[in-house]
Formats: sequence, C-alpha cells, structure tokens
Amino acid sequence: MSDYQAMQAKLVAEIDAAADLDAVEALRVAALGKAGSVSALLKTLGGMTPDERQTQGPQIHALREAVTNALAARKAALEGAALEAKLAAERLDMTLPADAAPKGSVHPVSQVMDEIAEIFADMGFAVATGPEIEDDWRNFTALNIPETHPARAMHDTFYFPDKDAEGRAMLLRTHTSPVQVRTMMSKEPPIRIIAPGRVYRSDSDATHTPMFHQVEGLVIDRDIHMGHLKWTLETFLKAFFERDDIVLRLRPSYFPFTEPSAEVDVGYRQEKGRRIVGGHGDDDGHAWMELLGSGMVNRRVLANCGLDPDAWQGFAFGIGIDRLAMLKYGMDDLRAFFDGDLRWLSHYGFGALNVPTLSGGISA
Ligand code: 2NL
Repeated sequence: MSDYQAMQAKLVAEIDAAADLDAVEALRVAALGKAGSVSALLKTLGGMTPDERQTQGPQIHALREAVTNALAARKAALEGAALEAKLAAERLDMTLPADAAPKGSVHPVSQVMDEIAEIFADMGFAVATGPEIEDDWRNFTALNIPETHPARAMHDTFYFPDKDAEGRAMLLRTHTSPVQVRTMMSKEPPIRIIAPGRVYRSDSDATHTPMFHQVEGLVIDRDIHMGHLKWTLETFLKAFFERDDIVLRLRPSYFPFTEPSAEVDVGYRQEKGRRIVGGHGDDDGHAWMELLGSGMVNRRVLANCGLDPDAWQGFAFGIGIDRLAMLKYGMDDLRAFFDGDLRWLSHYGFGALNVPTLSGGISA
C-alpha cells in the first residue's frame, strides 16, 4: 500500500467514525482546510519534476476526492439520522381536535343588504350596481336637481379636482340614483330594480358619517301608480321587520326627482329604551317615525333618461340602510358601524353561514 493509500484509509476511517456533524467539520478542516493535511499534499505538486507529478498527481487527487466523498456521505448520514430521531420524537396525533381558527363575521350592513335583496328578489326586483365615482350629470342634472341646488354645493358633495373626458365634474355619488339613471338609459322598460350601495356626503356628527349606505328602488312600466308604491313598501317592511302589524303613513313632500313625492312614516312604540316598529302611530303609546322618501318618477327625469313620459311612468324610493340596521338590531351609535372595532362586530356581527332566505328565515 502506498503512503497515499494508507493516509486515505486512515482519513476515511476517521470520517466514517465521526460521532456528530461538529466532528465531521473538524475533520474537514484538518484535511481540506487551508493548513490541512490533504491541502499540504496538493501544494507539494508544485515542487515536483514533471515525471513525479505524472505519477503522484493522480494519486493525490484521488485521495482528495475520496476524502471529500467520505465527508459528504458521513454528513448526509448524520443529518438523516437526526431527522429520523426528530420525526420519531415529535409524533403527531392526528386524532387530536384542531386548534380553533379565528372566526370572521358578517357586518350588519352586509347582512341587512342581503336581507333587502332577498325580499325584493321575491317581488321580481333585480339588484343593480354602478360606480361610486360619478359625474354631475348622472348624479344631479338628470335627476332634475338644478345647478343652484344646495346639495350640489362643495359643502355637501365631495368633488374631484378634474373633469372627465366629456367635461363633466366628477364626484363621489351622493345617492345611488345614478345607478337607476344608467339603467333607464340602457334598458327597455319594464324596469324593476333596487340599487344598494355606498354613498358619500361631506357630513360628520353623531348621526351622520361621510360614507353611508342607501338602497333605492325603481319601478317603470306603463301604468304604475302610488298604490303599487305603498303596497311594495308595506310588503317589504313586513318581511324585513318580520311583523304583520306594520302601518305606513304617506305624507306629501318634495323631491326634485319625483312628482308627487311622499315621505313614508312607520308606526312604532318605545320598549325598554328601544324603538319597536309596528302598530298605528296614532294609537296609545305609539308614534310615527320617518323612514324613507319616495314618489312617482318626475316626467323630466324620465325624459332626461330617454324614456317617453307619455308612455312610461313609475315609482322610486330611497332608504338609509345603516338606520334600518340600527332599528332592526337595536344598535344605538351609527359611528360604531365604521370604527372597525372587532369587539363591536363580535357583539353585533352575523354568522357567515346564516344566509337570509325567505324560506329559511330572513333574520340572522
Ligand atoms: C330619501 C329620498 C328618494 C328617490 C330617492 C329616485 C331615483 C330616480 C328617479 C326618481 Cl332615478 N327618484 N330616487 C326618489 C324619492 C326619494 O330618496 O330621503 N332617501 C333617504
């Protein structure tokens, strides 16, 4: 056996016997490190004659290769053994119950929107949606709201600094009416839609938030009248509040986009500091509460939206969703709706799987 072979056998035996990864590393440094024994041998090649190098070079390189392979093999074996030991020690019991995952809940506004959509779907209404960034023609002009109307003032409306491609002022919609305008301009009557969504007004106090939620309804056909309006609202409110004793009072009012216009009150009474909807507002212990605005779509609005006012007519209404949610579920502070406080949500939030249906119960 040559000296090189003897040295290789000794080094490989030491490596194979290394007890742990630290020992393998120490042997690597001792053999292949800067001052290692194998590195020293490689350096002797420089001082050899060509003949010596030709015979000894391959042996030295074979030695280095054998040592390198032995180091890699021992390292892999030790790492494999460590993993096996870890797997054996950390046995998983697949029969244990899983940790509870954090549970989300449906926001009351989303819940009430779903309830409203379900009730109106049963009466043949489709849900229509549109952009929250609108132009002043669709938000105001088409609705017969004059340039000088106070609602248009900077004070109430969030305007964008630039105008759109047609030169119209851009704004955050102040109601969902532009969705109905878009529908009238793009679809042939009969139309039966509700338009729920976020709306924006520059207003902020205990009972007003700059963003809030509204649902508007629109019905257009050949001979729609206010009787249809009252029946539709009564049927909706009975289903929404789940009571048959809902009594409505229509009061003459004014909106630029409806003629005639009516404000709709609902009878209620106070119970343990909470308003409970139901009963005739003039009955003992009862009163009237204004709930929504409505009316027959103004002929000018129909014409602005491309419909012949002598052929088509219809009713429209608008309700605040946040207030409906407060009334139904007994919440007293509007601002808490948009605070993002999860404690409020876990108190008032709704299960994601309790989807409102008429067949299964509309309420959460
Ligand atoms: C209110 C009043 C209302 C409408 C909204 C409407 C929409 C079109 C045409 C005609 Cl496109 N009317 N919407 C009508 C009457 C009242 O809302 O006080 N809401 C809380």
